[in-house]
Amino acid sequence: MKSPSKSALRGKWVLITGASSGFGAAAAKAFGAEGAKLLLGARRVDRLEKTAAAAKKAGAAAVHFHDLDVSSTASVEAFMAWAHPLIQGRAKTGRLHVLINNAGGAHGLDTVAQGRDEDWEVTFQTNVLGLLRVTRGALPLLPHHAGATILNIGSLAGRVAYAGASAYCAAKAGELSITRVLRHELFGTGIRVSTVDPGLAETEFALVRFKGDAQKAEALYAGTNPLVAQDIADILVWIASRPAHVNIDELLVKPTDQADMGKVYRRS
Ligand code: NDP
Ligand code: 8X3
Repeated sequence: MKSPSKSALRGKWVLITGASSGFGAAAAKAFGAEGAKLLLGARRVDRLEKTAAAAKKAGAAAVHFHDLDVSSTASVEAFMAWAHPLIQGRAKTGRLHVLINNAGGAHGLDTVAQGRDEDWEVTFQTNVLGLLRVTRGALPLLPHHAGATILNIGSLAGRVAYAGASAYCAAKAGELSITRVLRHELFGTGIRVSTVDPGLAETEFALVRFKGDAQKAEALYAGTNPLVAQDIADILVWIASRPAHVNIDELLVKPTDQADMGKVYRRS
């Protein structure tokens, strides 16, 4: 692994939403290992505390965490009111280098005919509106012409359709669309915008989708060789470390054993 002293991310501020588990927690550790300064948000603060300790141990220059519910404008505004002075520092010159819009997930696997409003609403609130709210709050802190980066987490589900995922597919297609819109809106600022779109990855994603049913969640991954959170974290660090003139626009990442949505090779 590269020494933090040589990393382009050393001493740079990185804000990660959904840092209490899965990709977000792994990203905190990976950016920490690069010597970055971290701001972490999620609803489960006890889990953020564990992420923060792991990131600090990995080499983070600073780690701060705060309760964040991206589905609430008030919560995002409170989070930003906390984050801004930390980033700006006393001299008010500090800037955010990387924003990782990762918080999200799927809720239920019902068909449209059986679908529930509350599942659809939370899916859009987190994956789409949450991303918009957090980005709006962070944009004033992103410097122009400095290789600053917005990294959005999309999904294979945003590019293909499958039964039972109407709201989730639409939400992640929305995330892809917002990423492309931001490329236009931020044209000429030097701020980079990327989407990383994973396929099957073993995190707490399935547990959330199946509303805590561990058996169903385990069955999804049984016999497969899925992506793990570290795979995505490494990719996020790689993207943010490219030279400032390079924008990795869209990256679709699947396990070798996944040819398509629902086409996953299961080894006995
Ligand atoms: P996890 O369930 O492990 O992590 C989800 C994270 O999002 C948690 O930290 C959770 O924190 C946070 N989160 C959820 N809702 C909110 C909210 N309202 N406010 C703030 N934070 C929230 O799953 P993953 O790591 O897999 O998921 C991360 C992202 O990756 C999601 O956007 C997901 O859609 C996407 N993705 C996942 C794939 C997979 O197969 N695992 C594949 C493709 C994309 P807390 O509950 O503490 O608030
Ligand atoms: C998560 C991937 O295949 O469960 O975004 O929709 S999938």
